[in-house]
Amino acid sequence: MRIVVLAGGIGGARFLRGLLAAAPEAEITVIGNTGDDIHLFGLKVCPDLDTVMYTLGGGIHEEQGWGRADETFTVKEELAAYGVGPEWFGLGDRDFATHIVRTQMLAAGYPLSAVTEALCARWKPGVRLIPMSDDRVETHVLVETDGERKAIHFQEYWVRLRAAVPAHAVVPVGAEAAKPAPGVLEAIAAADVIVFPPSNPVVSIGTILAVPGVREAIAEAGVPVVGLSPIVGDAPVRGMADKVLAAVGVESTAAAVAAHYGSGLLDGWLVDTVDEGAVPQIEAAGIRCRAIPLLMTDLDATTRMAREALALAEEVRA
Ligand code: FO1
Repeated sequence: MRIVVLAGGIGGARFLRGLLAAAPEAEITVIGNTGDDIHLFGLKVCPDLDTVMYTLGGGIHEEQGWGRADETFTVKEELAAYGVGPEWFGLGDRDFATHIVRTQMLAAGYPLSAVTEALCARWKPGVRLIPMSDDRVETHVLVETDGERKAIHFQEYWVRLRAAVPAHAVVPVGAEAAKPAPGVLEAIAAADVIVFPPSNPVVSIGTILAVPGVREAIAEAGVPVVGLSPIVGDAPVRGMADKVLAAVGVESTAAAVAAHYGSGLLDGWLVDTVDEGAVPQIEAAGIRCRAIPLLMTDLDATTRMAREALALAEEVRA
């Protein structure tokens, strides 16, 4: 079975662990969000690609869900000693090596997709990880601070400001001119099932869908598209998805996110048991819906969620 997963950061990566356990024979292609990418200290950092690679490759810092385990921050301290910032983005010494190799390969002319493949040759994530595009796309957020509105990089909004100020707009800069990376459209066309994991529907999955051709390819793939709600009981399980949902005018509910993707794209939607009451309205919108436990507390939980998603896909296919 060929499964395509559109993944962002922590939620997507954790779900993928369960999917690999639930479908060990499957050929899984992950289309990774690159809108979170940031250029720092002359290096290109790809947080969502690295989170998938490290999580499935066994190098992730478990509690954080990002960055490497057993990290040290000597380089960061030395940069700070030179007064070279930003200090608010925690890049560790081991992580720097990934960004140095990536930036070196990009400078040598390799596209991001080839670089990602090379980095994954070390980490062996057990999935094929393809960036959504080889072209530069960076999510910027329109915020209002000290009475003035300005667009800041997503990472500054997310990490430095902790999403503590209202987001008035979220813009994947460059998306309209970006092309799907080699292999993205082919993987979607060859998929037996397409999954939207509990990643951020705006800045992760939304950004991937903003790359021209991707949304259409998924809608026309003619195979079940099944998603899992990142919102449980009107609040995001982790992160601050509700802040960016508000920016695009979407309520923080499991039903609103399903409607946001739309029945033209989504065939099935898993909500948590606390949102059981939303099942009828979601089904009325033409999206098959089931309520199951959606908290990714451990591998057993995520494996069960993945099994349920695949089962819902078969129910939809029938
Ligand atoms: N998130 C934080 O909350 N604080 C950090 O200092 C931080 C550093 C960081 C470094 C590398 C990396 O790949 C991710 C990092 N993240 C950090 C997480 C990052 O903001 C998120 O993973 C995504 O961009 C949102 O999913």
